[in-house]
Amino acid sequence: MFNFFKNKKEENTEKPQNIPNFGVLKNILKKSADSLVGNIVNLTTGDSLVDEFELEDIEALLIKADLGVDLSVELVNKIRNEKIKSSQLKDFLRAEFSNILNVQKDEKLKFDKDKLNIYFVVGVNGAGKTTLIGKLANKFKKEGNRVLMVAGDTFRAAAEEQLDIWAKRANVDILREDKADSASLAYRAIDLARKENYNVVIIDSAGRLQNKYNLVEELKKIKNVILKKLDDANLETILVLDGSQGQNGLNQALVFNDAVDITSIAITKLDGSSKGGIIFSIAKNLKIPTKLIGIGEGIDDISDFDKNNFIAALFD
Ligand SMILES: Nc1nc2c(ncn2[C@@H]2O[C@H](COP(=O)(O)OP(=O)(O)O)[C@@H](O)[C@H]2O)c(=O)[nH]1
Ligand SMILES: [Mg+2]
Repeated sequence: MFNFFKNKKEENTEKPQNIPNFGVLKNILKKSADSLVGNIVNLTTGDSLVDEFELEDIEALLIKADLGVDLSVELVNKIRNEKIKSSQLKDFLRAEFSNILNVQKDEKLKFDKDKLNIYFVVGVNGAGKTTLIGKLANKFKKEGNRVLMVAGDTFRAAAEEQLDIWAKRANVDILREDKADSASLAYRAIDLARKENYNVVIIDSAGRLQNKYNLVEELKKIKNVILKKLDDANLETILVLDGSQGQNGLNQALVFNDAVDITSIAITKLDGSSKGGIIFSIAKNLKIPTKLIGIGEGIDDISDFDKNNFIAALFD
């Protein structure tokens, strides 16, 4: 038997702030701004061409900022070939970084108030899945939706407990079952959502990449169940990546995308030691849009990813 808990606290319909104002975001992204822009631009001044020694240093800094070797080399080659002067470097980088993010068309998470909206959240342990689900649930709830969380990380009892705490914080309902099969839990969750008129279902999942084969098979099974029962519901398969894990994120993205076709990426921990480069590396290499960013451990520390805002916070 599975457990279905309704949280019946008083409604709190205070409107959440989706995108932090520019000053707040700029402060949060300070570390990324230094790694991707400040340190590079400060390397060289004046009206002469960026020289070979400086180019070498720039390449090293870009790689250190988690941009990946290929993209870093490509940018440095461009600076050389296009004969960029030191004084033009910042504008050059701004244009290049903006272009990379321009692969992103639909930035917002798919959502229709009148439909069932299913969010299947995947990623390795520790990436920030459960936290992101708590934040997302809270945001949807405050916007007046009926939200059901699904404790799909059935492998560890502690994972369900943790999601349960977030369900209480966000004042949303949760479907959980110890040692359940996660695919059948997802199946029941979608049935329950239709029966009880939930319009948002957020499914947590396991992330033990040490056992990659089993994990991938389990995630595929869940995804297949969702697809079978999708009907006219919206589905977003969200990959959560720890922004401070650098290029590991790109490798993880490849594995998960292969398994379950990721439709959007959430980058967490951008408030911490993240150097931010992973966002560009993902956009360039995978063409999967980043739609959400996690900027702290609190329930409101989530933001839609707005590329213009992000670029401005890095450069202005
Ligand atoms: N600073 C910071 N910490 C975060 C953020 N998102 C998650 N965390 C922390 O990362 C750790 C792992 O998060 P969790 O949601 O349990 O990851 P999961 O294993 O993928 O479900 C927890 O200590 C979270 O508080 C974020 O945006 N910023
Ligand atoms: Mg978790």
